[in-house]
Amino acid sequence: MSRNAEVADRLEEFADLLEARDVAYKPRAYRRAAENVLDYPGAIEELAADGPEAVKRIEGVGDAIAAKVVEYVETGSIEELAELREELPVEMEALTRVEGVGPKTVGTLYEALGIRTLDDLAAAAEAGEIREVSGFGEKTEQNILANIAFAREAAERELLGEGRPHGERVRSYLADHPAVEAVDLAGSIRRWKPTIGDVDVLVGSTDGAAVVEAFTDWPAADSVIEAGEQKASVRAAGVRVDLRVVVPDEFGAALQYFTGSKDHNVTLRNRAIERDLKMNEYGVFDVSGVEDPDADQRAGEWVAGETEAGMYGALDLPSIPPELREDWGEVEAAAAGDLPDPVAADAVRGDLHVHTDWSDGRTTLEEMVAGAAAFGHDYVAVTDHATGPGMVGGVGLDDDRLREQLPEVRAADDDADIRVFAGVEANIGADGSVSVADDLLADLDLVVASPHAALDGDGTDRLVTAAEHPEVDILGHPTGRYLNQRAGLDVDVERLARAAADHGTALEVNANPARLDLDGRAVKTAVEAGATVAVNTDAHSPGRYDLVRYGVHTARRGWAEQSDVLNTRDADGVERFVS
Ligand code: DGT
Ligand code: CA
Ligand code: CA
Ligand code: ZN
Repeated sequence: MSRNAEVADRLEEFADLLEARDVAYKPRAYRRAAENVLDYPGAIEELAADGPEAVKRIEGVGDAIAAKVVEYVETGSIEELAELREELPVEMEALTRVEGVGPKTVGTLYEALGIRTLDDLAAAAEAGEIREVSGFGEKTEQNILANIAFAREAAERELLGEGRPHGERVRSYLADHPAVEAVDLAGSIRRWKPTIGDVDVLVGSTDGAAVVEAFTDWPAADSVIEAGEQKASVRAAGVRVDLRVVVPDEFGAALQYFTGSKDHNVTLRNRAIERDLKMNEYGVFDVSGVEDPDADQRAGEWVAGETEAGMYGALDLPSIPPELREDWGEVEAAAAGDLPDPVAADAVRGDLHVHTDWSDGRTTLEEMVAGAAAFGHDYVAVTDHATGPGMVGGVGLDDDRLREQLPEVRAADDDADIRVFAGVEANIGADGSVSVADDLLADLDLVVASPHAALDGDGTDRLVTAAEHPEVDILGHPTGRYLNQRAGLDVDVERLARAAADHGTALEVNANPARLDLDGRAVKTAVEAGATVAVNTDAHSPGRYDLVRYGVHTARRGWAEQSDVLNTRDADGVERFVS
C-alpha cells in the first residue's frame, strides 16, 4: 500500500471511531481529508517531511489533521487514535460490513451489549438481545441476521482493485532480481476475479532460496506468514501474498495450473486423459503404454511444460485468455475454434459516465474534461447526478440546475480537443421511472439511468422498464451491488439484455473496483443475448480514469469482443448509438 493509502486508512478509522462516539461534524472532515490524501498525486511522506504546513496544502486538511498525518509518518502511529481504539475495542471493519450497521450502530451496540466481533453480533441477534436496545427493533435484528453471512464471507476476500496493485508491485520487484528468470501473477488475480482470496505469484528460477529470501525482504511485506525452500507467504497491507518458485523448464505448466480456475483445470485434465496424456503442474506427459501413470508426477514422456501456450497446444487447443478460465464453456469453444477475440485492454476510446463538482464529483467540469484528454480519451460524457430516489444531502441536480449546466458543457466541448457529450445520471425509481423530465432528457446527448435506492429483491421489471425508456441510452451499474458490502438487485440478465438490445440501450460494466457491475457472468449472458455494453469508470476525479482497466478485464471475463463494447467506437459511432 502506498503511504497515501495507509494514511487515508488511518483517517477513515478516525472518522469511524468518532462517528461511533456520536461526535458531530468531525467524522465528515476526516473522511474528506482521507479521500483527498488518497487522491493526492504526490507522496504524502514527502509533504509530511516538510511539516504540517506543507500537508495543509491538501484540500480539506486543517491544523489538527495535518499534525496527525505528520505524527503518523514520523512515528508509525497516532496517539489519539490509539486512545480511541482502546476506548472502543471493536472489529469495526468487519462489523460495518453488515448492511445497515454503521459506526454509530457499532458504538451503541458495544456500549449496550459489549459486542466486539461478528460472532458477538450474531450471538446477540440470535438471542433476541438487539431488539431490546433502545433505538433498535425486531426488524433491525432480523436484518442483521439476514446479512451476517454475507459480511462473514466478505471479511475473507479482498477487492481485486486493492490486491491488484500489490500484485503488480511484487511482480516488478521480483522481476528485477537476478535469480528470477520468469515471473507472473497466477490464481484469481490473473483471471481478474472481482474479489480475491490472496495474491498468487509464480517465479521460474533455479535458486529458490534466493528468491524466497528476496520475497520475504520485500519492503511492502508487513509480516512473514511462512517461508520454505520453494514457497513463502507474506502479508502486505492486510493482503496475503503467496509465492511459489519452480524450475524454469516447468514454469508454463505451473503457471497454467496455479492460474486455475480449479474447474477449468479439471475440464482440461479430462481432455488430456482422453488423449492418453497426463496434465499437471509439472507438464503434459504422454502416458500411453505407461503401466502406472500416477506412480510418479513426471511419469511418461514429456510433451510440454516450458510455456503455457505449449500446455494448451499439447491438448490441440489455442491458448485461452486467463479471464475466460472459469469453466463457462471456454474449453469446448476453444476446441471448436469458437473462442471469442476479447476486447483489448487499450480499446476503450472514451468514458461515458463521469461526475463533476456540479454534483458529488471532486473537481470541476473543465478538469474532468482535461483529465479525459490527458488520459488519451477521444471523448467523455459528463453525467452528473440528477435528484431522485437515493440521492441524499442535495447531491443531485434538479432539472433547472441541469438546464444551467448544459451551456457550460457545450462551452467545454468547444474549448476541448476531445468531444464532450452532455449527459446526466438519472435515478431509476422502484417502478422503473426515470427521475428527470422527458423534454430535458431529449435535449441531452446521452442519458445514463442507474438504480441508487431500493437495492434488494428482484430488479428485472424495473430495469427493463428503464431500458425501454426512449431517452435512456445506458443503464448504469445495473444491479447496484457493492462488493463485500451489498449484493444488489437480482436480475434476469437474459430478459434485460433482450429488452436493452431491442431498444438500443447499452448495459454498463461499471469499472469502479467496488462495483464491477455488471460482472463477467452477466456480461456473457448479455452479449450472447445481443446487448451492447459500455465500460465506464463513473469517475469522480481525473485520477480515476485509469480504473477503466478493471472494467475492460471484466468485459473480457464475459467474452465481450470489441464490437460488443459501445465506447470502443469513435465519437460519431457513439453519437449514432445514443441518438
Ligand atoms: P482465490 O484465491 O480464492 O481468489 O482463488 P484462486 O483461484 O486464486 O485459488 P487459490 O489461491 O486457492 O489457488 C490458486 C490456483 O491453484 C487455483 O485457481 C487452481 C490451483 N489449485 C489450488 N489448489 C488446487 C487443488 O486442490 N486442485 C486443483 N485442481 N487446482 C488447485
Ligand atoms: Ca488465489
Ligand atoms: Ca493461493
Ligand atoms: Zn455515477
